[in-house]
Amino acid sequence: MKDINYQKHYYAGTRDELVTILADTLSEFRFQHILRVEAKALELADHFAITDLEKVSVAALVHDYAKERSDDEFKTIIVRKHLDQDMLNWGNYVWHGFVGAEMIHDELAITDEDILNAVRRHTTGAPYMTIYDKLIFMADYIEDGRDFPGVDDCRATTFADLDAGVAWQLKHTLNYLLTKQTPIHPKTVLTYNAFVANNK
Ligand code: DGI
Ligand code: FE
Ligand code: FE
Repeated sequence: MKDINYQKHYYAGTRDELVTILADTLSEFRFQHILRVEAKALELADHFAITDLEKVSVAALVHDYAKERSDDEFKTIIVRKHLDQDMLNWGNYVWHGFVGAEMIHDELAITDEDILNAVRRHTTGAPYMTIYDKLIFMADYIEDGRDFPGVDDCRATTFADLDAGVAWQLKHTLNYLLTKQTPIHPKTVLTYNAFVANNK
């Protein structure tokens, strides 16, 4: 993949500078994941003729920026910034998107709402998703390092029909969560209803 030459619309530095910050902030494992998510998101953007590749690149690179922060750090921000206090009842998987967007805004000075929303929505999805939300949601799930039963079917489905890919992921994630008897966030259910149960 040819690296995107940032025009600095969304991040004040170059792509290399952003990548360096991420390499220094995240574990090697997660750093490699975000690079693969960026590559897949750009591949999807090209396939679906999305032109703002700089936006796609920044959103993909930062989507898991906050994933390795401590629970206490998330809780402090939820309280201090008066975010939805119900958020305190959930865990890292919800926080690293919804609260992570605040950290990306405050620490990386990224203010574009398309990018911040794509981060907020990348784990649970949302009943209404922009094209950027969908690209990041799917690229995160089908990046080349992912290896779960059916991943190639999901890749093919996604490139054929992006909304069908979103539905595929939701169906499988919800099934998986049910087998684990783990709490399911209402947003995940709302997204499932919108995309799988045709409750739009
Ligand atoms: O951060 P990543 O691991 O790259 O990916 P992600 O942010 O999409 O997180 C995926 C995990 O989050 C996956 O194991 C499914 C889980 N997840 C999604 N919605 C819910 C959820 N887990 C619980 N407990 N409840 C949910 O509603
Ligand atoms: Fe994530
Ligand atoms: Fe991810």
